[in-house]
Formats: sequence, structure tokens, C-alpha cells
Amino acid sequence: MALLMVGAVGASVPAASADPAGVRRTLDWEDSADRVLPAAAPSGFGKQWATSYGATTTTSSVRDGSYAARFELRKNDPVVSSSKRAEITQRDDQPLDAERWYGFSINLPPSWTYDRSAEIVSQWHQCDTQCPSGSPPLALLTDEGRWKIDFKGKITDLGPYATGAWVDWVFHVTWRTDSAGLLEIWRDGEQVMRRTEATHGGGPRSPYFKFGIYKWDWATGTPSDTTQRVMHYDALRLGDERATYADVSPVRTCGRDISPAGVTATTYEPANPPANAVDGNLTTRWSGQGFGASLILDLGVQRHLCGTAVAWHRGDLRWNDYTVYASQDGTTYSKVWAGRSSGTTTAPERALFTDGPRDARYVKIAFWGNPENDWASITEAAVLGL
Ligand SMILES: [Ca+2]
Ligand SMILES: [Ca+2]
Repeated sequence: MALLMVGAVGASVPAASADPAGVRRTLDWEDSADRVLPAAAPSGFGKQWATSYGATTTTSSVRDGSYAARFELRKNDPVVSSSKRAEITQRDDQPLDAERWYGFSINLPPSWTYDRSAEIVSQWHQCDTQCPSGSPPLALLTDEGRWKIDFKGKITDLGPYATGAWVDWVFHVTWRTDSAGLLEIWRDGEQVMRRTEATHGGGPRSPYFKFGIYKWDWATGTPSDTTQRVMHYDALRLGDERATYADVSPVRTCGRDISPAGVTATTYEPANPPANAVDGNLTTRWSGQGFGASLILDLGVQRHLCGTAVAWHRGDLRWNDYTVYASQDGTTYSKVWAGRSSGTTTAPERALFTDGPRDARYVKIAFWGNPENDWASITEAAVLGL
């Protein structure tokens, strides 16, 4: 059977990023290009530590994948940027009135004991030139054994922190100096704060994000009960106004519909070409005849995939036996699911990869038979990712 090519159905093929369009940067430390600590900060970020242990990558405790960042700050460490800190900082290049999503996960190990002195573990710093001075407009703190939010100088107590566990945070901020500002915060999926008011004090740019350990009391000599802090940080995703909660949340559930950049089939009848299977219309279909007739979705780049959702023509009247394969190169395919559709619905039916998520660019859906005839007829096919 010849491979019949049809035109790309997406607007454009993404160049290299594996993130949804609204996610501007992922820092989950799984990309080897980001594992440049402690010598340097990852691309696009600045370095604010002075020791060999200030910021490193670790495999000992991770939120996702195989790597996380590990921050360590000691009381006697050199002063960095006028204080005691081990932080990775975004550039001060955020446009005015920016809407931003920030998702990340923090693990405070058991050594993160009670201290009467606070530390900031994530902060949103006002811009540096022509901008108001003073404390950052927004910060996530630990203080006296508790999580706290400092929003424009007002402290909100979120209750005691637990150690030895990952805590997922999502912040959604519309940076405004007027009443159109918005601040939303979720901890482990639960919204813990919402404000609709000005979110910062002014200047020509929006605040920028920094994360790590910042403990100013160690620089000023204010009493403190600790001399060392170690923290793990992972699954950072920075999104813009196009992003959603799910796009940046450290919780990755299988269900993200990944738009294909192109679709082909091993065979089809002219009236029902492969593009009909990805047009969002359940009344149009791809139809190809024969045992093993296959639809192939090309995602344009390798993505972290976890399943498919397939809707069958006459899917409420007959079942279909099919197999799903995944491939990185479009040549070598591995079986990721095999089974039978329900025969009770024309709606898309999800099939999650039997052995869990995998990285792939191509997904092939191969038809083996139904009780009526030897035609594969798929009205819609989608690939699910994390
Ligand atoms: Ca990771
Ligand atoms: Ca269709």
C-alpha cells in the first residue's frame, strides 16, 4: 500500500518546542540543555548565587521526570545582589500589563525546620529601572513554620507547611496598576487566594519572576534559628495570556488534545480523505478499505503522549478492532494499545497507552475489522498528551 500524503492541516508546524502555545518556558530540568547549574543559569534566566552548592540539579527528589533543581543557602554564604540568596531570576523584560501563569512544585525537606526568620522561595520582583523601590509586590514565603503570601505588603497565612512532600503551586496574575489587576493562587489544586485589584505599584514593565531561597535576615543580622536551608524545585512552567491552568499545573493528566501538524493514510477513498478525520466534524470521515488500513497523525515535533481519542463512523452500531502505534521517526513503530471500540457511541472514545506515556511524533491507528465490512471509517481521531 502506498503512503498517500495530504496537506498539513495545522496552521504551521512548531519548530522545536513541545509545549502548548501559551507556555513560554518549561523548566523541569529534563532537557539536558537546562542542566547547566551551578556554573550558569538556564537559557533566558539570570544567576544569583555565589557557591558551588547554591543551585544544582539533583536526581534524589523530583516532582516529574528524573531531575529537579536543588537550592542550598548557608548563613555564611557571600552576599549576592545586596543580600543572602540562591535564586534563579527571570530577565527584567516583562511587558506592561502582562497576564501571566506560573506553575511550579516545591519540596521542603525535613531539614526545613521552624525558623522565626522568614525566607522567600518564589517572588515577583518589580522592574528595576524607573520602577517603585521596596519589597516585591508578590512573594511566596515560609515563616515560623507556615506558608505565607506577601501581596503588596499584606501577609496572608496559608497554614503550616509539611516537609518531605512536593507541594504544587499555580499563580495567575494580570499585572496592572489599576482595578483590572487579578491575582489567583492555587495550592495542590485548591484555590487559596483571589484578588481583583491593582497587582503592582507601577513602572514601565510588569514584575519578573525569581525562585530559589532568599533570606534577608541572614544579611542584616536579625535573629534566626537556622544556619542552612535546602530546597527542591521542579516542574516550573511560565505561561502567558493564552495559557490555561492545566497548561502550567505540575499535575499532568492525560487528556490534552495535541493538534496534529499533518495527517496521512495508507489508503483512502477520494470522497473520504484522511484530513476529514481531524477537521473537528463528526459528520465527515476518513475511509480506507482493507485489513490494516491505517491513519497516521504527525504532530510535527516529538511530544509526551499518553493516548488517543477515536470516533468511528456508525460507532454506535458496530465495534471496530484496532491497534495504536507510536513512532519517533515515522518509520519504526511500537504498539502502544490494542483493542476494540465499544460499538455503543459515535463520540470519541479514549484509549490510554497500555504501558504509560511515551515520547513520539507519529501515531498510527491501524484497523483490523468490524462486524459489517472491511472498511475503516474514522470520523475524528485525536492524540492525547500530558
Ligand atoms: Ca523534573
Ligand atoms: Ca471529521
